[in-house]
Amino acid sequence: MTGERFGPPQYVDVGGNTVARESLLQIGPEQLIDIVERLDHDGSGVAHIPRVISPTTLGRLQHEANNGIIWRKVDGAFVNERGVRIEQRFDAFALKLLEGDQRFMDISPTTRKFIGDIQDLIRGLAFLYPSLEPWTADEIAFHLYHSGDGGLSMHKDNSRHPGLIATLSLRGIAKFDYKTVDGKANWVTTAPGGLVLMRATGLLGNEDLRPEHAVTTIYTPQRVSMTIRANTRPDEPIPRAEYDNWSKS
Ligand SMILES: O=C(O)CCC(=O)C(=O)O
Repeated sequence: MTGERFGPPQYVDVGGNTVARESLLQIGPEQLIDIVERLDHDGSGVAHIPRVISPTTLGRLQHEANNGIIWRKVDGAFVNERGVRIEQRFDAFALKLLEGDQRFMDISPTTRKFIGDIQDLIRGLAFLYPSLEPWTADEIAFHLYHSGDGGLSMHKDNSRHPGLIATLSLRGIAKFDYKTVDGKANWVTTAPGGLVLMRATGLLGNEDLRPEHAVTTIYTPQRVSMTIRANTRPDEPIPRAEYDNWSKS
């Protein structure tokens, strides 16, 4: 690519829509094809796009995370509704975006813009996946993993998070393990500025094709990720999920 910026303006040409504003996301046509192939029925359900933002944007997001996050320990194990034992050991900071105290967002303009651009990207995919048309970012969750701590074991995300789940790596390098729907193990190596888009509930109709995934191998002393999700029942607390700005959780 010739220094040209790619993002929703180029991207929506594919669907014939017009998106007026500049995006922080740099996604070229080849990457877009790769995303679509991975998310479709025959695909793994996990699309990894390295270097999706510029080093400047990454630096700003890192700075805002460093400045505004107050980490909370998540440490324990439980058996979920599907009878799967989940083990988790990391630090977290999670916010509802449409309710609760928005002080972090008020002092984090680049994070706010990035969330809007992710929402545009996902809604823009509605010409292929109509269920994404109303996709609205409802929460942001930061995770800080420490090497050797165990991280987050194999799980599916909650079924009330629809469409797609987006995770940006902010700091450190880790292995993102996942299983395809037919049970095959696979992985991608995530590094700062890389985005994982993961199939979530209802993307391809009503089928449950959510990939199981885990973050247990951290190659650097620490790794920080930022995950953005929509929610089909935004007013109800999610069992065992905590938000740091919402008293209902
Ligand atoms: O930190 C990540 O890369 C993914 C986090 C994750 O799997 C989750 O929150 O369910």
